[in-house]
Amino acid sequence: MKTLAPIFEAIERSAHRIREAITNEDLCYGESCNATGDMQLKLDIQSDLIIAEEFSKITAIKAIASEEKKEAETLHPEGRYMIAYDPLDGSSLIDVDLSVGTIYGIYDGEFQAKNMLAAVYVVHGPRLEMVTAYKGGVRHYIFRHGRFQEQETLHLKEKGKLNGPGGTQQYWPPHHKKLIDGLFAEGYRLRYSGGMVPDLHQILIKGGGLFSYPGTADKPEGKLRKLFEVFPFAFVYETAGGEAIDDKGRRLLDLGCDDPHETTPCFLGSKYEIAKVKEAYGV
Ligand code: AHM
Ligand code: MG
Repeated sequence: MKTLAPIFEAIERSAHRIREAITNEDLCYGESCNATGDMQLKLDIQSDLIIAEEFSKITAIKAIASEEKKEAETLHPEGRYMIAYDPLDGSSLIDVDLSVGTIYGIYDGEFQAKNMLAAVYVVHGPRLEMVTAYKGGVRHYIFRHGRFQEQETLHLKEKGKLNGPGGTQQYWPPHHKKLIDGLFAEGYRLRYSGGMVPDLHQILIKGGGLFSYPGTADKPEGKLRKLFEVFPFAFVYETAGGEAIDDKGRRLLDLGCDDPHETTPCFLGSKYEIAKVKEAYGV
């Protein structure tokens, strides 16, 4: 495979099938059966199966790892690319009809951040949108009149206006609270839905700000998973001219990953806000 085009096409097909599932399927969180007696699957599991099926048709894909699978799965041993994905991030927001999304990290070889070739996310909101970070550019597509239409390339400004602070405030360390309060005192506006895809998409589209999910007393290593959530968005934000670090000031994309479900505290934003994070954390 000379380009990633067939992979992007499989992602587009999956986006349509997942959107159809979101729109038409009964929300079911249990073992219940539908009228025909078929087992109804949770939407996130259904989304996972859709993506796995689409990727299994592409021989260049060696293996996949998904938030819904305990271990990575080999598809084509002779393949070159490995793809990690979160099939339906924020699925708990579906019952309140907020935006959700799918996140993909595409690796040339093993699942290590240094091997990431491209990152893609799909937003299932009022519109169907897709953002790809590949070959140094962040491209934004909106699905209109039957196809994904390319918009202007996305860039983060030096400094933004939005603040998306994740995690339970009760368990934030004091220096983190100081950081978040400090940004609000500077005039930043709160933008946090609890869906990583729409929250980071909003900051990116509006030109900048900070999304944070710190290590907390109840979750010292944060909540968000390196492979399915953090690395792909770190790749998108860096490609757009922003920065993405952990609570020790290390580039997220320099971190190792020993287990597909490993998590890390994470801070993604424009340069000004990341400098504020470093100051607050003393790193
Ligand atoms: P999920 O994979 O179970 O949907 O959880 C991931 C989501 C992210 O989309 C979001 O950023 C985060 O969890 C919100 O967590 P919190 O409610 O603790 O801030
Ligand atoms: Mg998720």
